[in-house]
Parts: sequence; C-alpha cells; structure tokens
Amino acid sequence: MTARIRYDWTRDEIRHIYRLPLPELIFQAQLVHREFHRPDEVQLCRLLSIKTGGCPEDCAYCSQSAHYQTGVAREALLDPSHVLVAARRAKAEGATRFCMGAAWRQVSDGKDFERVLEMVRGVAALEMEVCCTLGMLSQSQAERLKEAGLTAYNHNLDTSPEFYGQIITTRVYQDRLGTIEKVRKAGISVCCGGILGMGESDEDRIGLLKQLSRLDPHPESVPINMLVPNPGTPLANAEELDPLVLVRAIATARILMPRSRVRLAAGRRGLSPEAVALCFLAGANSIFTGEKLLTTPNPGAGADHHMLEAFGMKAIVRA
Ligand code: SAM
Ligand code: DTB
Ligand code: SF4
Repeated sequence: MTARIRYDWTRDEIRHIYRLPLPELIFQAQLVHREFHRPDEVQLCRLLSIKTGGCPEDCAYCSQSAHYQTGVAREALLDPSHVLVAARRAKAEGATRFCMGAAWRQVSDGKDFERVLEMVRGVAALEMEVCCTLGMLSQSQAERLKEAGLTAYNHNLDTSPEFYGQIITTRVYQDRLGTIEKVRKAGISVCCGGILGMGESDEDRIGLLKQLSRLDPHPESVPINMLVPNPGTPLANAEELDPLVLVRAIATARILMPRSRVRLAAGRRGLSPEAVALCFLAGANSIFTGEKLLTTPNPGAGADHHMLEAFGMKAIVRA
C-alpha cells in the first residue's frame, strides 16, 4: 500500500494512530518509513548558539530566558569567523546540517542581522545545509536570509494551542504560525516541531501533531525534543517523560508526515541505547550530534559514531 500525503488529518484519526498497540504502531510507522526513506540512514546535524542568553521571552523550559535565574550568562553575537571554524569542524565530524540559534524574540535589522547573513553565506559555501533559529522574522528578512543561502529555518510550535499559554505568555501561537508562513513564502524549508515532557497530556501531544500535520506542505524537518530540565526555570522539576511516549509521538509523526525528516532532538542524553534504537525504528532519521546543543550537554560525535556502528546504521554523507 502506498501512503498518501495528507494535510487533513483529524484529531480522532491521530488519536487512533497514537493509541495503537505499540508493536502495531511501530510496524505502521516502519511501512511508511521504508517507502520514503532508507531505514539505515541518519542525518547528523550540529547546533551552535550564536547569541546566548538574555532573551525577553518567558518560555518556561528555557535556560536563556531573562525571566529566570538559570546561571546562563548573556553573551554578544559571535564573530562569523568563530562560527565558520565550528561549522568546518562539524562537517569534518560528519554533520551535513549546521543550525545557528539566537536567543532573540525577533530579528532586528542592522549590524547584527548583517553579521548573521555573513555567517549564513559562509556556512552555505561549505556545502552544508544551513539552518537558523532567530525568533520572529519579517518577510523581507526571510527573503534576505534566503538570498544569503539559508536552506532551512527552525521555529517550533512547541506544544498544543491549548497548553501553549501555560508555557509561554510573551507571544501567542498565531505569532509562531505567522513566522512559519513567512519562511515558507520566502522559499526556505521549514523546520518545526515541539517539546515533550513539559507536563502536557496525551491530548496536547496529539494536538501538536495535528497542527504540524495540517501545515501544507508539511515541515521538511520535524524536531521532537524531550524537555531538558534547566535549574531556575519553572520546569526545573518537571516529571520525567516515559521514553515510550516519545517513541509513540515519533511513530505518529512519521505516519502523518511521511516525507519529513523526523529529528530526535534535545533530551537524547537521558535515553538508553535501546530507547534510541526504538526511536529510529519508529521513524526518526536525524539527530543532533556534538557535545553541546545550545546551552545543554549532548552526546559527542565520537559516541554517536560508535552508537550508529553498533546499530549497523550510517550517517548520510551528503544532504
Ligand atoms: N529563540 C528562538 C525561538 O525560540 O524560536 C530560537 C532558539 S530556541 C532555544 C529553539 C527551540 O529549542 C525551542 O522552540 C524549543 O522547542 C527548544 N528548546 C529550548 N530549550 C529546551 C529545553 N530545555 N528542552 C528541550 N527543548 C528545548
Ligand atoms: C530544536 O527543536 N531543538 C534544538 C533546535 N531546534 C534549535 C534546540 C534544543 C535546545 C535544547 C536546550 C539547550 O541546549 O539550551
Ligand atoms: Fe527565547 Fe527561544 Fe529561549 Fe524562548 S526558547 S526564551 S524565545 S531563546
């Protein structure tokens, strides 16, 4: 049977998939996965925080929000030459995508934005996929990023529209959707996903998956993060998520969005190798590698090459 790409998934259909017996859910996800992707291949991506801390938003999970005392120091925008050294190193270690994150509510025009454009041009020249996550954007900024060679923009919906207000109060869901639309209109591919383990319910996770699967076209890349609890944030003591919930969410995302790259993003350090293997079986085909995500630790490139070897899987060489 050939999976059809659909943009009209209903909550009932998604709930039905999400609640299938686990072996059946993983089997269905594998059918879709094998039709659209090579099951032994994983994309390695590298993150770099180009502007850390002091963010005016109040995202309850984030170490970089100025609203909480998290011990993350506020830093100025990095120098493009420093960023290029990191990108070259990432490429040498097998990454085919380089993602630069800034703790901004939105991009402002001026010196800093020009510097970001210079970073994008530099990374694009290394023939890597270049992704940025800089907060909200204007249409003309999106177009200038595209001209500079940006291939993807990350902007997450994070959770369901219903739960959103309990996590972030300084912007609304519609702001996020608006930015994603501008990115799409500029011809940049969309990277959009969410976080699990913030105290949301199954219905919230289903709600997030519904929002993502009704974006037309689907986001080319869907990062699924597990909360990394940060001391000092309101979610510092959130209850740990059952990894099988993560596996269910990944498998459901795979079935709903067959062509998308599903990225097992933050929180991987807390997973056993068996849980990571289950995530791959459920249809994840990308990870962040390198010792740091933006501000929190992550498995290093060496450990990840080791892991893939043990699983008999390989990193893709060209994006
Ligand atoms: N400031 C920009 C924004 O929010 O769009 C870009 C950077 S922000 C850190 C990118 C994404 O990382 C967030 O939307 C969230 O999904 C994820 N993230 C941030 N902190 C996290 C944490 N502690 N655990 C898991 N995911 C996290
Ligand atoms: C995404 O969904 N996850 C990445 C990337 N997009 C920018 C960020 C994860 C951040 C984890 C927390 C930290 O390191 O500060
Ligand atoms: Fe700022 Fe992004 Fe952190 Fe929210 S997630 S506080 S917008 S850096």
